Amino acid sequence: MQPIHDLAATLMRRSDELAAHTEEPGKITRRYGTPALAEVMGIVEGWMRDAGMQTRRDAIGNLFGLLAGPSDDCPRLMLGGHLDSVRDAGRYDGVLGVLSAIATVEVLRDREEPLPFAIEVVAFADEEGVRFHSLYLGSWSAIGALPPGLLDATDADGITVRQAIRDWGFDPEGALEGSLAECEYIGFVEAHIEQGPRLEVAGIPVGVVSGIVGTRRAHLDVYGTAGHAGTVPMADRHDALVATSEIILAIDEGGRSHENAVATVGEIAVRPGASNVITGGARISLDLRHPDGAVVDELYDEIRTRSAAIAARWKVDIAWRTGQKVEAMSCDDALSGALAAAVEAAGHEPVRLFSGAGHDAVAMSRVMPTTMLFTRCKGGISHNPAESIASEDAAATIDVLVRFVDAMAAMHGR
Ligand code: HGY
Ligand code: MN
Ligand code: MN
Repeated sequence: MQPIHDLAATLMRRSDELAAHTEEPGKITRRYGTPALAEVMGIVEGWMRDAGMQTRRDAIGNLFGLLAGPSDDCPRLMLGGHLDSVRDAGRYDGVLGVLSAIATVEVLRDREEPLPFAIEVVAFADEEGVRFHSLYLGSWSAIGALPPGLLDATDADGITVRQAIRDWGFDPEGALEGSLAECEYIGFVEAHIEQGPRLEVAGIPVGVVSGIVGTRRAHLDVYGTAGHAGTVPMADRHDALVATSEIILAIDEGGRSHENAVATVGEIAVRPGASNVITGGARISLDLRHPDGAVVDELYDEIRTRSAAIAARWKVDIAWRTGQKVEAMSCDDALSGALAAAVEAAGHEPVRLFSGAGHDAVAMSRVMPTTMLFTRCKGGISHNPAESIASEDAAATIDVLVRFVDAMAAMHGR
């Protein structure tokens, strides 16, 4: 068996290798259905096979590797993460979950004593939702909960999810049916960088996740009147960008007015987008989050009320395009307890922390006991190319996952 530190060094090297596969040279960008994502899926599938796993792809393009258990219909323990990314991303978001799961299998595969269950490693094909503005396409599809209407959502080029699945060589109708095996799943555990500073501040390499915030996404279209920047008097303007700017500030204020809430405008597009033309139209994205879904709804209503008043004042029209709403989730107590015991057995203080970031664990928690292991990341930086982890923290992650699997084996009749 390879020492854990060697496996961690391999994980770091593999993360660097995957980082080179991108839509945007010099950055890391891998959206659903792109050649860059297809490339890394192929590479990771090879690593899964090298680790002794049988592999398969499902109808939306998720990748699964199976380390067989005592029988074909035996229970499965699922580990994994996602291989898509945001734009100009870091190299560990999602990838750490997939690669640490493969490393864990490489430890387990060499064991004399078989496990009483199979290990299934998943690499989801779209967690970030960058292309279609919808989180968790891969994991919703895997659990058979992809909303049928989502197949008609379009990307910036007007391509539907349905077409993108087909273009990638997969099956859009099949993507509605779910792709988990017909067996008992004893749980899903996702290792993921914390994407926040708490573990680093506490001086602890790993932490157990207690729950994940609820999220709500939308787009706002602002309709003004394009005009000549030199000839339209200020008092006669219907400037969509000025109105949008004030609405963005109102959104930010809304996020600050509710403790533990966050409100973000990450996308903006203006029409026609010329320096000597008064902006005729604008579109912005909205991302709201809070541990309590009712607060997310309250905040959304407040923002819509304020944006209507701002639009009236600037003599523009607005239209909200309500998007995805995902309820908050609490991690499974028993699974989290076993994970915390594994953290402690590995020699670390078993802290629990709440996730402000969304994860596929939200979807998986709808169908099986689910928890997450956070790994310390430098400065808490993520969704940023400066995202980084230490190899010894990758080693701590693998060590805890192996101990966790052993604990689950003891609980399930090894
Ligand atoms: O948006 C999120 O929280 C996650 O990174 N998809
Ligand atoms: Mn992310
Ligand atoms: Mn992620």
